[in-house]
Amino acid sequence: MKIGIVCYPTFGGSGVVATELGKALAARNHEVHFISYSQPVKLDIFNRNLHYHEVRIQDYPLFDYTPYELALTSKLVDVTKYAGLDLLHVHYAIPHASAAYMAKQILASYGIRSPYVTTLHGTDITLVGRDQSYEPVITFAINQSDRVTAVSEYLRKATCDYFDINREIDVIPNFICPDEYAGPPSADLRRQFAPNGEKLLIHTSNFRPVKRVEDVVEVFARVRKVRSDVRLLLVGDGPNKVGVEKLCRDLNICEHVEMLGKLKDVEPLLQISDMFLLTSEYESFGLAALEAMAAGVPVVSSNTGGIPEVNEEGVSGFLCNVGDVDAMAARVLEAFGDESLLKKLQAGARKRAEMFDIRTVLPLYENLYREVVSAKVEAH
Ligand code: GMT
Repeated sequence: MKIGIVCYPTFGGSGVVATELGKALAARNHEVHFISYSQPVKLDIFNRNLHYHEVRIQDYPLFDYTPYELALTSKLVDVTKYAGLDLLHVHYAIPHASAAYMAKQILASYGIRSPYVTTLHGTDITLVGRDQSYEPVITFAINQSDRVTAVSEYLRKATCDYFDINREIDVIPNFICPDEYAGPPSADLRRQFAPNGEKLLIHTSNFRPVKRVEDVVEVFARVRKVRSDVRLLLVGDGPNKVGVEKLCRDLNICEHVEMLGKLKDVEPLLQISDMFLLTSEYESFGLAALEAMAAGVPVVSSNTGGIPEVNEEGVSGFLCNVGDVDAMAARVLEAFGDESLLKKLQAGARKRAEMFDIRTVLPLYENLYREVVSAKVEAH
């Protein structure tokens, strides 16, 4: 099939999922065309089935706000027409679903049918999309999609609760490629961050308020009060980074915390870590936790949104109430204080992550695409 994938190119989860999906589809001989405003960060391989089309926005002094959605729509029309796409798969509803809808109408005027699949990822529904400034458009574009998927059961339900949805939503979970996390941990890297054999805690995110990264620091500070042989790796950047840095200074723990900034590949760091912290207010899924689990790193997380569909209490880690940093620290100390428990959780994390193997999830998308494309054939 010829598939157009529309996504954000950034480090955020939806962009990574879309890119990994496209790469896996290309490896299975589908022709994949990425359409975005910049090259997706994970689109780092050469394959004759992979194409990238950049959305260029023409600026003009009149525009206080450049009309990205129009430029994207024009690009979708152009690529669908000239590459002969069978369908578009848009990741993150805003503004991708409404742009795909508009492109579909324009293409219909040329006699070209252009179905689109919308995958809902999280804040497009739970935070941004619900805002009155977007809600009517998002509701319409979701309802008009040829198929809609959500990355968790929680998100499917939230979409139906928050929007006036008159159609089915399929749940297709996020996925990982286990081989990418399987390699042995680098002893050299481990020595760099844990020179005295310390236990390593790690957190990766975009440091947005919803991630509550300050809670990560609070948990770490509590763990350190009990045992001094721990260090914290913080990966990523975003609006709350400055506040997090200040908190580390106030708590006098800077020398035990490594601020590593944005990194394209986190696998080597996950492989050398002992515990992952995910303290979010909510997550529709929690891809970062799944990536950690795939590397055999147990997760102490909040028990909110779709996270319990990923992290299983007592199996791959522990779940605590949002903001309960005392309970989270207690769970970390419990695991670090009992090597056999830690080993059990490591094995449990890896095993649970296998349930989200791309080899299981990819056929779900392929089947859905086939249904959409064959509906096209029937319609003609
Ligand atoms: O909101 C973000 O943090 C980024 C966002 C994205 O779309 O890039 O992440 C959402 O999608 C991820 C991939 O499906 C999920 O793993 C995250 O849980 C979800 N974030 C939230 O729901 C806060």
